[in-house]
Amino acid sequence: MSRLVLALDIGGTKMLAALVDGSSVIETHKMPTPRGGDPEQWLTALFDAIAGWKGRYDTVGVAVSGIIDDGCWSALNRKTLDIPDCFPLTATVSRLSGCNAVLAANDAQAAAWGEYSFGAGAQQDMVFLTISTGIGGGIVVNGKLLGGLAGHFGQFRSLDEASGTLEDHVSGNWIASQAAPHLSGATAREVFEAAAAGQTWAKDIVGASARQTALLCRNIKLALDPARIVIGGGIGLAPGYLDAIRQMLAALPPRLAPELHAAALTESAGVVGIADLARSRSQVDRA
Ligand code: BMX
Repeated sequence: MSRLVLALDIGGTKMLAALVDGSSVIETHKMPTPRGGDPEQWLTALFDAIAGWKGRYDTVGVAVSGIIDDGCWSALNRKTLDIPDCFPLTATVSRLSGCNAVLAANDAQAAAWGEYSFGAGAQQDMVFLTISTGIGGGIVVNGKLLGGLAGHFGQFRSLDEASGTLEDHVSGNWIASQAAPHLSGATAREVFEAAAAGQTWAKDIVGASARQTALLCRNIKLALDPARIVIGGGIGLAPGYLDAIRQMLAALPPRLAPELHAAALTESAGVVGIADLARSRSQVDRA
């Protein structure tokens, strides 16, 4: 039996494949998530790119943006990633990889497990938040990762039903959309660059996103009282974002204030987490 697990992390912006040994990432291959086509084509392109890794792994973990039910992959927000309802994910990955031991989970839940086990969660009760193309999350309580819908904070709604989901007002997609009148076609990263260069419009957009995330952290503290909230994702880890959230929460009474940490595994959290989950599950299955 190989020690290596093939771990895939498919998000709204990028696809990351990695060979993982315990918590160590041995090799990676990254490519943009295609804007068109369907998951069968995306996965085929990814497996073509890593064809040289065949034979080095016998277990596969797949972390994806969206929800997994019985190996079927569906979107909650098709603006984050446009997946048809109930795409047969584990069956497709099993066929493309030639492995029977395939475990699939939500991307943010997998990253939560990675951070809990090997990163900034420090094996304490924690909530992980990824602020990226969308907003995802994962919850670990008493050493257990909650599955199913648990942690889908980006899907929260306000009292104004018509205003859509929280991620529609906070995420990387939202940040890029708000830049249109100021810098046509700008990406979220370019908005952060403009904010760092002192552009007021960009600072306002980043500030508005951080304010909503700060409020979310405050509410998570009240709902679950986790020892830590770990923040990851391309937006969450962008320079200045976490500090802005901390400042916005600085006046809270200490008992109500969440303890915030930057994700330690950065963009490897998902592959490290899903590899560990897939490895332990496959050991159970083979027992
Ligand atoms: C959305 C949802 C979550 C995901 C989160 C972060 C979809 C397709 N995705 O809330 O399942 O965890 O985005 O996703 O409905 P990312 O692609 O930004 O990492």
